[in-house]
Amino acid sequence: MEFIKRVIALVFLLLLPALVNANQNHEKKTINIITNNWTSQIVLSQVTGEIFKHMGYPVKYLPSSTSDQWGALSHGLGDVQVEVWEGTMAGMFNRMVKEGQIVNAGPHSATTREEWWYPDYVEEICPGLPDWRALKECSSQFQTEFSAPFGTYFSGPWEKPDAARIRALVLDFKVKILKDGDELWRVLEAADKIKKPVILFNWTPNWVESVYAGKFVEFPDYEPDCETNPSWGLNEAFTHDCGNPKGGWLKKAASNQFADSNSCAFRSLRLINFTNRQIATAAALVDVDEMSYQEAAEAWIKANPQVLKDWVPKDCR
Ligand code: TMO
Repeated sequence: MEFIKRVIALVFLLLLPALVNANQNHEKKTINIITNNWTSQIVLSQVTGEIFKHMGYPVKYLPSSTSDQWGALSHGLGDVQVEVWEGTMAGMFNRMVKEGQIVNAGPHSATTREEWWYPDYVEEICPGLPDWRALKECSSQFQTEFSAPFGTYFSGPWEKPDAARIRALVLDFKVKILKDGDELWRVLEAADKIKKPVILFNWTPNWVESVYAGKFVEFPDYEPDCETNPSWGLNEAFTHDCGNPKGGWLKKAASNQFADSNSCAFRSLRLINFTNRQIATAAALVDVDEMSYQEAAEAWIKANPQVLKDWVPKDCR
């Protein structure tokens, strides 16, 4: 009897690694990480990819605009988006989570702001800034061929209701939408070189703050009602008579199938948590130090090796 027990125990012990392995291999489907069109998001995506690879997952990157990413996630073409910003994406994100089309994989500890921004020398040309009312007096200073006689506000492809805000606050500006972050920074660099008045979309955390002194415009404080209730705020006839949220959140999104797997990768995604400083540094590796995204991700992990432990669940190491 004792002998048979021992044989059974031995057979079990011999099979155990195979059983565990089978289970893990079964989990390790390719993970599709959505990349957008500004630097920190792409570097953070690659850092996340490196962490998944570290656990043995094949990883692919799926470039997508922020507007197309919701369809990609809800149809399971993309599994993960690591930088969902409150200021530009809260509306869609909250709706999709509520409808059960995507999963909220939790917040980063970073707080964010996305807003009209100018380099400090502009305050001499437009006194009264950062108060938005100053822009009523000096919009013509920001004039370009594109907008004359109005001022130009340079923005990116991230679906901000800027035209609605300009209308509601009665500002003499036209919105020029550029293709990506890089185009915005070219406009900033060219203006800064000759100290020409410029006002553009910017955000924090970002590398820009480590290179250029500047400020966000202070519009009336954001409240959700501002975007839905015309009678809220200064302009009784129109919505959007306010700025974007300050101290906004930054979250991670996952597809339902990725979340349902409850795999090591999904649990790792929930642990992944960047601070403002970590995000700004990640972006600066590319936009200041001129590394490729991949090089930046590798350098970032080298400088922050603890994430390979902290952001990998204990039973997945
Ligand atoms: C989403 N973004 C950081 C570009 O505002």
